[in-house]
Amino acid sequence: MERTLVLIKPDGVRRNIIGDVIARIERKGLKIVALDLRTLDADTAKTHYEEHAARPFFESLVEFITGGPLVAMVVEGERAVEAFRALAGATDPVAAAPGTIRGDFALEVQQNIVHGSDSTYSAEREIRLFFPHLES
Ligand code: DAT
Ligand code: MG
Repeated sequence: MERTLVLIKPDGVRRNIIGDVIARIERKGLKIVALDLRTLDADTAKTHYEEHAARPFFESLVEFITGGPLVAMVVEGERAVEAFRALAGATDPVAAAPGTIRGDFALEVQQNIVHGSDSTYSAEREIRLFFPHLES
């Protein structure tokens, strides 16, 4: 079994689509094994997105992700990393296929509703950052 970190970002919470996103995860057959509504502090946000630290959008991204409550989840299942990325759709929501979360709900690249770890390595790091006490 594989695990991935999923975030429903502040835009998703603001738009009241937590239930829709969770329904899609569960309908797929993935299992939620941890879940928490919280507002990130800037340090955690910067650590989470550290791979993007040099990008021009980094500061704006950190401001956005800390700008309101988000839902953090650990999602488990067969090839969970890839399975959730497929549900989420492409990073740019205009390019994301209809039927995906981003394809159905978003228009702007920064406000693309969800985050999903991009590899099992990232997933381990991100799960440790968000849920340091979670048992494996
Ligand atoms: P993903 O979230 O699909 O893994 P990513 O890791 O490349 O995408 O980027 C992280 C987030 O940063 C992404 O969800 C939205 C934001 N982002 C990416 N590219 C951007 C850009 N060109 N302008 C503004 N925000 C961007
Ligand atoms: Mg990414």
